[in-house]
Amino acid sequence: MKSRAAVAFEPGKPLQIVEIDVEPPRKGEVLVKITHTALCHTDAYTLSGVDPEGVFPAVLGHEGGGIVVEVGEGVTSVKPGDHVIPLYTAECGKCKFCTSGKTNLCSSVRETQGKGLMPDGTTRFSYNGQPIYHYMGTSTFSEYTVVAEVSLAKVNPEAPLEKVCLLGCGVTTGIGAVHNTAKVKEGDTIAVFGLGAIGLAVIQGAVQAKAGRIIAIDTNPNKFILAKELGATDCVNPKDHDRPIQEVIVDMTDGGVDFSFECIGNVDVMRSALECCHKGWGESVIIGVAGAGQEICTRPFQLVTGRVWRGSAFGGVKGRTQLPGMVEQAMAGELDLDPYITHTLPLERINEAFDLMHEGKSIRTVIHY
Ligand code: NAD
Ligand code: AHE
Ligand code: ZN
Repeated sequence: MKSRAAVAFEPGKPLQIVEIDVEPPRKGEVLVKITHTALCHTDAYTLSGVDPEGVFPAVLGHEGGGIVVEVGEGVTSVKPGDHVIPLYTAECGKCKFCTSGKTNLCSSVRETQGKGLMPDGTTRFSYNGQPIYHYMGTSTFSEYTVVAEVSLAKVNPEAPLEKVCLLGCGVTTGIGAVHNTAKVKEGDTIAVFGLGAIGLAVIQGAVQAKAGRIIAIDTNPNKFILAKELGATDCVNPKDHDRPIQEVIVDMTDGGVDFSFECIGNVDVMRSALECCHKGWGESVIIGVAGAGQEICTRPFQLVTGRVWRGSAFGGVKGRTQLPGMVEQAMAGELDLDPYITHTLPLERINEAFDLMHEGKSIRTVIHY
């Protein structure tokens, strides 16, 4: 079938809106009509060319929502008409990771997913007879996409897909990192570096956890307005200080924070985030994604003296098990998605959405088809 799609033909170049060919779903696969997708900074990261798994040409996009059109052989958990959120972190329920009870990092389709391919090692997308690669197992920048059954969370059909698509990545990641990775408790002091959707969702999660002080850090002061509305107690701009930001935060907090979250993808800030943690127990969670060749460093003494460095993917959330419940929370008004949606645009204007992100003007732009 034909599908309108925004294709990344080359790294560093704008996406091109073209009509691609989409093959029917094969065994264990599902054809989904994407109704809405947002952009996440990770899409921009891969488009920039620094993602070691970035393959081109590809259909990017991983924060979407849609409706099942057709299922392949053997698919039992969804049927045409079901409303779904594609998952870049699959959940097969059977692999070593899924059964460990220790992680959400399912291995069932991860290897082929990282090569831009479906689990059988082929692609369902083409343009003028040339293959187009998939992305993160989701490729939500195409009106019709094919994903593995294990990469779909079936959600309440009453849920507004133009909003709950945000649960496909950003909001779930930030909130999940607070509850599942850090396990923030009442009264804890936290620092959040980077106030995009991920950092703001960390603030929302910290409020849910009844954190005490929530220190929000960004070099763009325009981000402080929403951060405060969502519950930040202090806002700090590193540019207002002539000494390392970790020193500023340690002084503000009588020795450091209980938890910090890096939501930027900057390895220097990752160091600051670790070093602003309290001696003896402070934990820093890396959420931001840094490009090929980038490495983190600190003095080992920082760890010897009790600080902990950990990371979080999709907020530690098991998508098929837990995402439907988060959608219900959003529908019940317990999880407010509205503040994140600063812009909406049609697919044809998706490159403007990337510009808004790079200019620091948007939190999330929702694209409609
Ligand atoms: P975003 O671009 O919307 O937000 C980043 C924020 O960081 C901006 O407000 C920007 O002003 C701020 N910033 C930039 N440099 C800074 C600095 N030196 N000091 C302080 N603030 C600075 O991005 P986003 O969509 O919120 O994503 C944030 C990061 O999280 C990205 O690296 C993205 O790839 C990553 N991410 C990871 C996961 C995961 O599962 N681990 C999921 C989603 C996104
Ligand atoms: N291909 C990238 C992977 C970057 C990365 O860490 N991705 C996050 C999700 S970002 C969503 O916006 C993730 O889930 N990681 C775990 C995984 O299995 O990919 C690179 O840098 O290599
Ligand atoms: Zn994302």
